[in-house]
Amino acid sequence: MQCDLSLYLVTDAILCADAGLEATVEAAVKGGVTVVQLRDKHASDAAMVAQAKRLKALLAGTSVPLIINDRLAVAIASGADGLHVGQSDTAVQEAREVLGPHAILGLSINTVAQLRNAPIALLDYVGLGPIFATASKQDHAQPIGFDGLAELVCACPLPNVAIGGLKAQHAAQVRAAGANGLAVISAICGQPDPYQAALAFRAP
Ligand code: TZP
Ligand code: MG
Repeated sequence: MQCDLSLYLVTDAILCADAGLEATVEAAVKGGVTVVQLRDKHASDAAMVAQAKRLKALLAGTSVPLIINDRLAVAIASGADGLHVGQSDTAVQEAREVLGPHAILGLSINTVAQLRNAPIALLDYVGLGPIFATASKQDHAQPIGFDGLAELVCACPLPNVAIGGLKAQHAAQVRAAGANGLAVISAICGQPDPYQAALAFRAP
């Protein structure tokens, strides 16, 4: 399935706790977010399914898909539009088999070797990064910078989105490296005004 990866919001339950996850997502989508990924390393599957269903209802009537981080069972049970897996999560082959051909399926990529080993035909997009070190993901891989991003984009046959420490002021450099979009957590989640925070990525 094709989707607009230009501004990809990954949620964080702790950063969104004060404003509320749904209020944050609603404001961010109004501000121009084109994809929402529900990511929660601590919630139970049941709690995540309930959260995903609330987000799905909120996104109904928009063209913004809901993607679930890591948890295949949650993606299936919630009726989400897709799943994003990391290198050590559920295998892409298994995820595609269970999700079927129409779900959106993404994979995190940090190196050209990972890209070469990825089952490209089964994927809809890849996340490239981290660009910078970030406090938003524990044990993240080695940051690749914009040069590393450009190298991965050159080797990448799939739509792709850069991630890791990105702020609105990096949008031009990400585009210059050739990536299709930016994925962010802390540049939107936990910001005083998530609508304005998302809008800032749209500025020329
Ligand atoms: N994967 C690679 S870096 C990262 C994830 C989920 C965290 C990105 O968060 P932030 O706050 O935009 O740096
Ligand atoms: Mg993961």
